[in-house]
Amino acid sequence: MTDDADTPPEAETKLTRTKRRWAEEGRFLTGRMARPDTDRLPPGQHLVRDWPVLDLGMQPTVTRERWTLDVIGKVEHPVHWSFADLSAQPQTQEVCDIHCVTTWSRYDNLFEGLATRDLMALVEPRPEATHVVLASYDGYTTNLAIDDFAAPDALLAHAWSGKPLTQEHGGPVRLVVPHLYFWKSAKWLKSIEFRGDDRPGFWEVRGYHNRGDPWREQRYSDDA
Ligand SMILES: Nc1nc2c(c(=O)[nH]1)N[C@H]1C(S)=C(S)[C@@H](COP(=O)(O)O)O[C@H]1N2
Ligand SMILES: [Mo]
Repeated sequence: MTDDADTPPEAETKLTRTKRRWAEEGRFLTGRMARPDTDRLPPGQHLVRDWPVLDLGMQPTVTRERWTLDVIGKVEHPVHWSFADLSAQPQTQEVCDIHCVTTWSRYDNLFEGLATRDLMALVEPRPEATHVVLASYDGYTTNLAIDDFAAPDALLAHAWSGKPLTQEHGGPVRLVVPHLYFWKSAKWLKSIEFRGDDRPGFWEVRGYHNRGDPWREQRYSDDA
């Protein structure tokens, strides 16, 4: 860090005022905020054009006919939905960038599904709910603060580029939380539990960051 006392006052004002404003804005960045295209790739990431597949070595087969979703825990109205039930909810389309902690990013992914905000309006989390834990059909879990889960561009997605989400990418239904590293976006979604405490998930107990903000490079658990 430079010593501000050594900087001429005029220069200090011009430089630091702007940089301080950037930092302040940065505190509240979500993936939704418009960015200049040159500043679109988070630090340490590289762009890919294909869509890599990452999983724990197995891709559970859950047809749309057999898929169910439980939304449970600290909510006023728990739900147990079939795929038809989910499809009957308001549908949202979202174009977003994907950032995986293994350093690939992929731009302009069109997802369609139920916005987490619309889900929350329906189930009504209780005031004491602070976190969610997502559980998947392959045994995977991941945790999110309720505000991250409720981001305006977060979706329970069942379609990508206008087609049903493929099994390898988490079909029938996966979460998509664009403003965090993609390990938070649980594939083959089975349940969403609203909790009054935090409970680190599969990667979070294996050295990965509890929040995972790609713009702050929150990759590993000892990162700030
Ligand atoms: N159920 C489940 N969800 C998961 C995973 C997983 O192994 N199981 N891997 C996570 C990781 S590390 C990443 S990067 C993305 C990969 O999604 P993709 O295969 O569609 O690119 O899914 C996330 N969601
Ligand atoms: Mo990942």
